Amino acid sequence: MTHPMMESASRTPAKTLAGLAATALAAAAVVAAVTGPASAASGLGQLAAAQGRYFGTALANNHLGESAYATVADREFNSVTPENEMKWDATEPSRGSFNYTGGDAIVSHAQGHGQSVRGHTLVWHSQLPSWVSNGGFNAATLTSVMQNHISNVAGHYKGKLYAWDVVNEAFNDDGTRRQSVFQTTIGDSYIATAFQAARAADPTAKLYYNDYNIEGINSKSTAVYNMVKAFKQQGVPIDGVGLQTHLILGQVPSDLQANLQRFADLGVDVALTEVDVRMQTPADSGKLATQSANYAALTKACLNVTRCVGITVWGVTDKYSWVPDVFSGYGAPLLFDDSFNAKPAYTGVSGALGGGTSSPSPSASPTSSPSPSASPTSSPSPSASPTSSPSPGRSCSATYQKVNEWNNGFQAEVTVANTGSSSVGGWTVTWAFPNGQKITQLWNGTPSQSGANVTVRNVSYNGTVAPNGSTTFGFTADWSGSNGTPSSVTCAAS
Ligand code: 9MR
Repeated sequence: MTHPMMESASRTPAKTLAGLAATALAAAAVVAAVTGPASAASGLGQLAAAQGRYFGTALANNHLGESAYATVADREFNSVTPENEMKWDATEPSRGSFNYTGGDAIVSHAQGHGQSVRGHTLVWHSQLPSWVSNGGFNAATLTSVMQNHISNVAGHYKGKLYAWDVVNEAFNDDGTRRQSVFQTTIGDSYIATAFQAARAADPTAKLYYNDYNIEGINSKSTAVYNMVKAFKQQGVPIDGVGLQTHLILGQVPSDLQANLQRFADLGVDVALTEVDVRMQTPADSGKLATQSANYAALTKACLNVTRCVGITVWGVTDKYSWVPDVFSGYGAPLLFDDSFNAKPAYTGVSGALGGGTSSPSPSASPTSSPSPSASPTSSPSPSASPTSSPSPGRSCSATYQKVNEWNNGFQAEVTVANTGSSSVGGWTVTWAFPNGQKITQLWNGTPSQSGANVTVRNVSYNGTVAPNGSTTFGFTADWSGSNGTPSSVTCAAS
């Protein structure tokens, strides 16, 4: 079987790191950690949390029993993506027969180690059982097969995942649609249908379109951009775009940051979802230094874009990377070598995240504490307390909803709605926590907290809210004892 990544003949040509630096915009990290770094993971996850982001890894259930693998995974990362366990061939190997064993093990491991989970992936042409790809279904039946798959799988994990890669790799490099069974049977509309089904099945997971070779500005990324733009105009529920970022040594696109920003400007989050930087093996010190610089550059590109919410590397260790199996003569693409030692690329990432440039000791033990948006143990609990601001002409309401809760942490979302007839140019939401809760991270807003009192102002891109329109911000917070909902959440419009 041809591997999807093998089908990519053209790649963005090598660009210099100087070029990347020259196009870099000033850092604008308005996603702030209010009380300092989240009390989360150690290592890269903790450094990322201090920047209001996550740093994750693909996790493979079959390696979790290897203690060095689990130690590094749990010490370094505060987000995980199941490498294969939630794909269609694993979750619905025959029609209507669902298996969540591998996916559940990953979620349970993540919950136990304060890691949030990106679900991957609901609709993809690969790792698709032949009963779907060769089923001979007509458009109506295949649509219902797809909706049923999404409804069951996303429904099973409802409230437990930070995000879902709803549709994966639906475009060719020239920007045309890949001729998957979904495309040839249902047509262009299958992607929007999949997103609608995912939203219905799990209203709190962020819904992503995910693809490779869309890191730079090119025909493929522009086709995805145009689709996302149309979805936003049509009200199709999309929250993010995942750029897989399977790169070749020395080929970080110089316009990565600009590309991330143009997607973000459409009103979606962006994330680097499957990062690796492969080189011809054997590795040597020169290649490892270039790889370190490449990792630092892509990390900085993400940090420089406010809506770039996090980075996931596609594996814990070079030892188990998919790369050598698919690209003959290539390998060593990750942050840890075959013996689980941190490579120069690790210090590249850690330095870019604002940490030191020292490597972790191989024997350092993992920590386990809640991380942002991770490990929910209860289902979403709506607890709205809308109120209106009396500002003349312009008014807004704020609705507070707890969406996840775990050990001593929780995640909430606040919807700010324009309740007036004029456009709102900015908003300020305030409340008092009843039980000493403390915000650890907040996104899509600028927070401050003094004792119980919280004030959140809009950020540059979401201050304007049209009449009847709304926007949301989210946060994670610590709690202990009890976790009551604020009795009053007020919104002032300007
Ligand atoms: O890393 C995954 C590998 O173990 C599987 O054999 C392979 C099957 O296609 O999928 C790999 O992960 C892919 C991911 O799901 C989607 N983007 C490309 C990744 C690398 O092939």
